[in-house]
Amino acid sequence: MKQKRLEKISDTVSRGASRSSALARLNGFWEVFSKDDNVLVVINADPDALASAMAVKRLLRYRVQNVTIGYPNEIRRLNNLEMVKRLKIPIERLHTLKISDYSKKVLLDSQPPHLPCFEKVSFDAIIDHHPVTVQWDARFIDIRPDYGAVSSMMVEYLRAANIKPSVALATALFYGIKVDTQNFEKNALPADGSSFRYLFSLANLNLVRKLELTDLRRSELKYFKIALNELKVRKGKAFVHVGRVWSPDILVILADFLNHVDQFSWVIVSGIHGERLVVIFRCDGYRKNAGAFAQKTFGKYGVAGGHKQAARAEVPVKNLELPENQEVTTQTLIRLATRHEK
Ligand SMILES: [Mn+2]
Repeated sequence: MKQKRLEKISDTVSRGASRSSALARLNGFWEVFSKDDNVLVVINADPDALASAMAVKRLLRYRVQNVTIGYPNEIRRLNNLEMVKRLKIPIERLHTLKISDYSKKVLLDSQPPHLPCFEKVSFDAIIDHHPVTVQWDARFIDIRPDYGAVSSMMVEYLRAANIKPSVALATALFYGIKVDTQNFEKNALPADGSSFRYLFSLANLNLVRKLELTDLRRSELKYFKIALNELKVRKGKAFVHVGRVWSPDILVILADFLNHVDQFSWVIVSGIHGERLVVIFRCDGYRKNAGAFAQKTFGKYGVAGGHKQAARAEVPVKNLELPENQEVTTQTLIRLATRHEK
């Protein structure tokens, strides 16, 4: 089973990105479905997956009874919530749907072993760009691990089908490619670039900008006040502990904000999320290494690591061995992060 699937995959990979192979893939995909199908598209709802689900819904519009998009994860990222809201993407939580109501199931931007709830479903078609996993099969498989985004692949399907995407669909796909390739700063192919360029004149760039900007809840503005009050600087390192947070994302926003300041060569921001202390590190990543620093300072308490210019640590508060009833403060953060200097 595995061998057959790998052959299918290498077949799709080796066929390259020419128009004829895009058409062959499109027809292969379309062949899975018939007029009376009720289709369930399953995604882990991030921008690339959401955009791809919209594209599949469009590809199947006149070919099946209906297409429902289901997702298991609670969407917490505001950019993603904003995308769903502003582009009016019709999605439903997977646990509220009865899988047996659907005659065909499609998995996008993911593979069954990625989540236990995906593993339980037997999929008819799987389209993804993550590294190939084993122990599953589907009638139609298109996995291209070298692609930066499934959205780029979906553009090829749409173009092969001669479907010009609506502004909403083009905007979603454009944003999906931008997010997954981190604005082409990482793993992308010329094929991603060509899909991106195709979408450029069809997408609404103002809306893309708004989706990118929206990462703050109004209720989280208070953390800026706390951060500015708490800010302590030691030898060019800026330290802030903001206390309990509803989502660690605000810590990333605060760290990135403080990283704008000229005199700080390091920014270290922490907060408590659940039972964990989450620490976000930023530096210039030139002669410094945030990942190594995070590992050195917090590695022994929990998970810590990252890249040269950005890193993160998540450690159970109980592992910090604080004196009884002592809360984590900015002082605690400074002590933990400079302990090795002594
Ligand atoms: Mn993706």
